[in-house]
Amino acid sequence: MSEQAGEKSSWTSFLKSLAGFTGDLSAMTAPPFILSPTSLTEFPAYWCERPELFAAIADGKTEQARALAVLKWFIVSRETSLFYRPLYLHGCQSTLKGQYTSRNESMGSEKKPLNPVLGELFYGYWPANAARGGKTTLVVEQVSHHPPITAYRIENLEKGVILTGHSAQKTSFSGGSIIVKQVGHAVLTVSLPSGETEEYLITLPRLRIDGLWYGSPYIELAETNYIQSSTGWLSTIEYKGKGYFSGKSHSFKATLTPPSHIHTSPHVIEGTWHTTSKDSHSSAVFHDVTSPKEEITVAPVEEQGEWESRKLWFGVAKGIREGDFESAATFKGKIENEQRQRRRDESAGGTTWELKHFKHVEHDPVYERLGKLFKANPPTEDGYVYLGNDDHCQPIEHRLDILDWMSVDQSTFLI
Ligand code: CLR
Repeated sequence: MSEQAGEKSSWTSFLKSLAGFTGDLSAMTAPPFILSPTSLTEFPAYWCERPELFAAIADGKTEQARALAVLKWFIVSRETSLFYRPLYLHGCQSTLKGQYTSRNESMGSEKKPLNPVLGELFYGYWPANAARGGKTTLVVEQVSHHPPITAYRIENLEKGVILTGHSAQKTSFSGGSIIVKQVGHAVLTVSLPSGETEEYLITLPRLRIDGLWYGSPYIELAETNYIQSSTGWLSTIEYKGKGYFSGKSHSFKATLTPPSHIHTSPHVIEGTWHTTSKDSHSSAVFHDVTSPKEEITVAPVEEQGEWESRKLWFGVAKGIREGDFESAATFKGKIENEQRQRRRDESAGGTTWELKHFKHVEHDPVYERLGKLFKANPPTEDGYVYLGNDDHCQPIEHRLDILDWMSVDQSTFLI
């Protein structure tokens, strides 16, 4: 059988297996050519590949201006996260680019990321410069394996802009598409010159993976998500794919409504999230993603610790990149066995895995407080509080204020 015919038949059996699949897509065995060498712990970096927009939130002079700046940054980060491209090729692998792009062309651009192990870490930063102020740092930890949950923290401390969130996915198969319900939320905080802190609760949209029958899976966003500010401003973002709204793929309509005591008409922003959009107030361009993005800077693999994503998956990723799937499978098997052994040892010893940078809380107070304002469903969600114990960031004494607004007992973190 030729390579292409082989791919075609394994794709067909993959699709057949999807049709009867329930549960967690991370557990599903996909054909090798659809595997990405990048772990899901790297994905939170997409929130910030235009660090200027993240920093610019702090520069908004009014509550309205800041709410618009948050919306703009959010829309742009959709584009980055959903059109993920050369992340598979990070760094020095550019000689292999041909191999990947040719596969991408025949099989479509969407790939199945590596399913992180419990305790996996990913660190990186975007360096400081005049346009974006301070260094922007990222800390990611895989905080659960069954189900997979990833917690993350992005900070530009000089600007006082911080994002904390966690992300999980529930997947199902319906009408020929994979439906991905995102579970989790993010909280963005901005420290104002007045000393006050403004908060934004960000819920996440649904995703659909279309194009499966054609062998070229791609992502479409669906339904609605919200960004609720503690100042009362609320963004409602609706997504439509091909054949609805404007007939274009990747369309969205965002409505920014003022709090009840302010009487101005809402901003309506319409466009496609992978290109540009316009604001009804000014009919000026609202967002534009044609400017270059900046990939996160990550320490070279040789300098990384055992739990850091690119070090941990190095053998598997190399196998996938080079098309040596047997060696990828061997390395993957090793990692999985080691994980199973760890879990067995823990249950035998009556211990549990301890998280490194986050603490799980059953109820996120910010979600509950701000979620009420737009009747969030569900009314409460759990959360992960950042412990502030990473070298890339500030020592813990500087961070008690942050723990304070999360209204979490600080003594928990001072052991
Ligand atoms: C993870 C959280 C990010 C946004 C994001 C983008 C792409 C999503 C990913 C999330 C979760 C995993 C995902 C991926 C696209 C494809 C992949 C849904 C939500 C699935 C598991 C792979 C399916 C395999 C097909 C390509 C056949 O902020």
